Order: sequence, then C-alpha cells, then structure tokens
Amino acid sequence: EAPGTEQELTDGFHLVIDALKLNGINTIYNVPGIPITDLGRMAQAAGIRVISFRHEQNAGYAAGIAGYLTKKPGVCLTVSAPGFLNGLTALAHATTNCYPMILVSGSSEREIVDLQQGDYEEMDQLAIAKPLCKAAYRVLHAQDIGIGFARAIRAAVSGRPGGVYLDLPAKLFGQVMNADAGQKSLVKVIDAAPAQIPSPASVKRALDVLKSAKRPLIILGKGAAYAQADEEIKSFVEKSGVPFLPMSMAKGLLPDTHPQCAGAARSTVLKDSDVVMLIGARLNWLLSHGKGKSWGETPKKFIQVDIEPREMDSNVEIVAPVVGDIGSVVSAFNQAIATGWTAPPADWTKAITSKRDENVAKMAPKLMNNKSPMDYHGALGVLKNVIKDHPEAILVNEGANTLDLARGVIDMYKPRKRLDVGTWGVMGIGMGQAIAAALETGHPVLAVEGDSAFGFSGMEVETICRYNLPICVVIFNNDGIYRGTDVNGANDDPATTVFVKGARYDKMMEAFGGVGVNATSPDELKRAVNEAMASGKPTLINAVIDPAAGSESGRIGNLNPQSVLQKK
Ligand code: OXT
Ligand code: ADP
Ligand code: MG
Repeated sequence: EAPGTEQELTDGFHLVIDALKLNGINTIYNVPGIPITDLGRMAQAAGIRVISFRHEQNAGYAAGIAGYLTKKPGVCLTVSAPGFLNGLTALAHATTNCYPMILVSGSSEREIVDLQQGDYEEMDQLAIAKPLCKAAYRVLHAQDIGIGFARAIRAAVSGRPGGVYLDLPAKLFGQVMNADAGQKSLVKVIDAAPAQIPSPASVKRALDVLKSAKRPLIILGKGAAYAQADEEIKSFVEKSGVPFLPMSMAKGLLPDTHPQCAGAARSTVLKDSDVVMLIGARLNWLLSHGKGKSWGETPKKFIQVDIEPREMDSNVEIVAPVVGDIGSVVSAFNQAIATGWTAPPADWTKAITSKRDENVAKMAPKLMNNKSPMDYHGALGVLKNVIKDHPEAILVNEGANTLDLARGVIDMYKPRKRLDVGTWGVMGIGMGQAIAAALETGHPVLAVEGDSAFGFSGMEVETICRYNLPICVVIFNNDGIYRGTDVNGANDDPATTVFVKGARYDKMMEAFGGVGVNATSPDELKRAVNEAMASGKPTLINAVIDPAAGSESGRIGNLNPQSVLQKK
C-alpha cells in the first residue's frame, strides 16, 4: 500500500506495553485470565519478562520485593474481582513496608459495575483498593494510558515509596487509536524519585545532638537498605564510630560481623543508650514504640532521618528530625563530620563489645550440635556457614521460631540480602519473594521457611521449577505452628496448631522435577544445601526439626492476649 493511504493504528494492549517499556519496566508478575491473558502474551512477545504464578498474592509479594530490591516499581498484573482481591493483600503489604509496587488489574465494564447489574467478575475495584494503597487510578481511554502509568510510577517511587493501584477496564485494551498519536501520548517519567535535600539547620541540629551523647546508637532500618546509599552509610557509621543496630532487613548493610555492630547486644543498647539516631526505621512495634521496658530508665533523645515528615513524633518526641532522602542526608552528615568528630566514649563501645562477645560465645556451642531430629540451633548453625560461604546469596526467611532464630543466628554480609516478613510479620511472602529475588538479582536464593509459613505459598514450587530458578527452600518441619506437640483434649480433631506428623514436603518438589531431600541431621542438611548452592537446581529440603523445640510465637509470645479464665 502507498504510504499515507492506510492509517497505522495502535491499541490499548500495545500502549500499556509501550508505556512499561518506555519507563524501563521489564518484568511483570502475573496470573493470566480474562481480560489480561493476551496482554501477558503480547508483553512477552515484546520482550518483557512475564512471570506467571499460581496465585496472585505470591505474584504480588514478588512485585513488592522486586520494588524494594531495584527502586523501580514492581508490577503485578491480575484479572478482575477475585484475582484483584488476591493481589490486594500484597499491595497493602507493599504500602505498609514502603515498597514501590503497582497492582494493575483488569476490571469489568464500568456501566454494568456502576449499576450493579451483575457483570462477569463484577466489583468496584478502584473504590476497594483506595484505602489500602498510596494512590489509585483508573484509565478509561487509550490516549490516557501514558499518563496513567506515569502517575502510577511517580506515586509508587517518590517520597515514601508504596503501593499503587491501576484499574484497566477490559474495554480499554481493544480501543484503537492512531499509532503516532498513541506514541506521543506516552510519558517517560523524568526523575521519578527526586532527591530530597535536608535543610542545613536540621543536619546541624542532628549532629549537635549526636555529638552531645555519652552513649550514642544508630538504628538502621530497611529504609536505609532501600535507599541504596550503601557507601555513604558505611562511611558515616565508621567515621562517627557510633555503634549500630540493624533492623531485620537492614542486616548486612554493614556486615553483622563489623566491630561496631550491636545486633548481638540488642537489649543492652536499647536500654542504656542516651541518644538514638534512627535512619530509615520507624518507632513501631518492632522497636516497642520507643518507650517502655525495653528502652530502660536512661532518658533518650531521638534523632530521626526519614523521607516522610509525618513520621516524626509518631510515638515519642523526636528532638532532631531530619527530613530528606537517606542518600542526601547521610552525605550531608559525612561532609559535616569530615572537618572533625570525636568518637563516642570508650567505656560505652567496650561495654557493647563485651556484651556482644558474651552473647555470641553463649550461642556458639548450640550451633555445633549434631542432634537428630534437629533443633533450631543445630540446623541454623549449618545455614549460617552456607551464607558465610555465599555472601552474595539472598536469604528469604519466614515462620515464628524459624524466623526469629534465623535472624539472630545467620550473619549477613551485604546489603539487601535478607528478605523477610516485614512490618506486618506476614506469613506467605516466602516463595514470591524468593522468585523475584532470583529473577531480579541473578543470585542464588536460600529460603528458610517454617512448615506453616511455607504452606501459605507452597504451590509456587511449581513456578520455581517451571522457570528453573536457583532457589533452595529449606523447610523447618516441626509438624506445626510454633510446635508440633499440641494436643486437643476436647475431641478427636487435631489440635489447632499441628499438621500431619512426619510430612514429606520434599516430595512436592519432586512432583515438578526439582530436587527433594529429606534431611534428619545437621550433617545431612549441610550436604544437601551445599549441593543445591553448587548446582543451582530448584531444591526443597525437608529439615526434620524436633516438634518440641520451638516456643509459642517465637520471640513475640508476649503479644498473645491471655485469658484470665483459662485454667491449665
Ligand atoms: O540482647 P539480648 O540479650 O536480648 O539478645 C538478643 C540479641 O542481642 C541476641 N542476638 C545474638 N546473640 C548471639 N549471636 C548473634 N549473632 C545474635 N544476634 C542477636 O539474640 C536476642 C534476640 O535478638 P533479636 O531477635 O534481634 O531481638 P528480639 O528481642 O527478638 O527483637 C524484637 C523484635 C520484635 C524486633 C523481633 O523479635 C522481631 O523482629 N520479630 C519479628 C517477629 C515476627 O514478625 N514474627 C512473625 C509473626 S508471628 C505469628 O503471627 C505467626 N502466625 C500468624 C499469622 C501470620 N503471621 N500471618 C498470616 C498471614 N497469618 C497468620 C503464623 C501462622 S507465625 C505463624 C507460623 C509459625 O509456624 P512455622 O511453622 O512457620 O514456624 P515455627 O515457629 O518454626 O514452627
Ligand atoms: P524497619 O522495619 O527496618 O525498622 P521501617 O519499614 O519501619 O523499617 O521504616 C522504613 C522507613 O524508611 C519508612 O519510614 C520510610 O519512610 C523510610 N524511607 C524509605 N525510603 C527512604 C529514603 N530513600 N530516604 C529516607 N527515608 C526512607
Ligand atoms: Mg513449624
């Protein structure tokens, strides 16, 4: 045909794909179905990596952690109503944890939904998503797809990162428009997460307070890990000489074996410090809201570095708030202290070192036992050495005892290598996070899972095998939640917290062509994990743990409400 006679066309499908590609988003985590099946196929054909899961919640957890690891929004794509709702938990989780993520859901016909006339998978998704995420948008016209994605991307990554919902009704995908005009309607987001430079006065105030301390402490949270300001943070911690305490996912920002690391002296530093600088960590339940018994009698002054101004004074008074992005703030700190800084008093740093050495020495012999069935420490002693030998590997971790004990035992050496249950302590992040971690980083993944925790996302072992990912799942199988020993005295039903005894999770992996191993001793576990790390083959190890070894709710048993009427 002669040029100009036939108009070149594009449509909603292509514009969505072009908008993603234009903004450097090259992976979609999804579960296919009406109305987005073809979108996934076409995206794949256009060079986007489309990873299909067995359940949207796991695809969503994958997208959220992809956002955390890359500072680009992780994209999860779902079908309408039920698929959307399955993904919504993960969107809320991303928002709670400050991970940038976009949940893109197909939806039903607006006219029918709004009149509630009973469309296929009818639901007013935008209204439902809105209170659970940072921002929510709907695109009704093909020419607005570019703007819709631009708004979603900017909302997800700017300021405090979080989850964004993008509603794409089925009709949108087939809408046709002139290809040139379509191309022009797309928006490449410039400077999606602009630097937020702290005010010089806030920087000075913070450093003056820190300088005045006799027993200073820096707490590093996952916001500091997210910021990817690793060198600046390391240099600030080292130049200042202030001991640091990493929150769970900030472990490895500086190595846990660093001489200034106070991770193994946690209660001591919380109790006895007089000035605490929080960098990308909130004073929420994980830090006992900054008050009460765990913070001891010593009066505290808090300095807080955060991108979100409203985080200041959330629980206790912040005497030196520094609002800005962590990279800019810490680099301003470094400039200011370059001209002179006095290290904290030696009696403080020595007291921490000796407490830490004491705790480490107390734990060491427990990690060397070769009991069968294993206890947590025997099994974790093996995994501690695996991560030591493979510091690049990513550790995914969930459970109660399995989580709390692994956090303490397994030292991390590099930033953003520990991914866990986050702010909500949610079970089910395991396989989704493991899959995204393997795909986004190219490094091997070790997923250390309670048997209950694993059950929330276990079907995704098929996904792991299908994409042939270098993931080794170790299930701490103690026959139940917290312990496998509960009995129900009232009737023949099993106790509420126990599972089938002696279950063989390794066979689930074999069903899909992966490697399954049943390990009953630390020696067997060691052999199996080392083989998995060497081969890179999808592997699941059923690690048999003594059902009596755990404690109720791991280290947070104090949060369980007690009945005064219950007699036992
Ligand atoms: O300083 P002191 O002396 O105090 O000592 C501390 C450190 O200094 C020291 N330490 C060390 N010593 C030596 N060497 C080294 N290297 C070292 N490092 C540290 O150790 C102690 C402890 O240190 P830690 O851990 O830092 O300090 P602490 O006091 O524990 O810190 C407090 C917290 C709050 C910061 C910390 O405990 C924490 O981060 N906790 C997170 C807890 C969490 O999120 N838990 C998950 C939720 S539990 C529960 O809700 C579960 N559910 C319900 C459910 C959930 N969650 N989700 C959904 C969707 N549905 C239902 C369920 C179903 S758990 C669960 C399943 C459980 O069963 P599993 O089979 O999966 O797991 P098992 O229990 O294994 O059976
Ligand atoms: P943790 O659970 O590790 O204590 P939280 O999730 O409670 O960490 O806190 C993370 C904090 O980091 C949030 O308050 C968030 O606003 C902040 N944050 C995230 N990214 C940045 C950044 N780039 N600069 C400054 N603050 C950030
Ligand atoms: Mg268990």
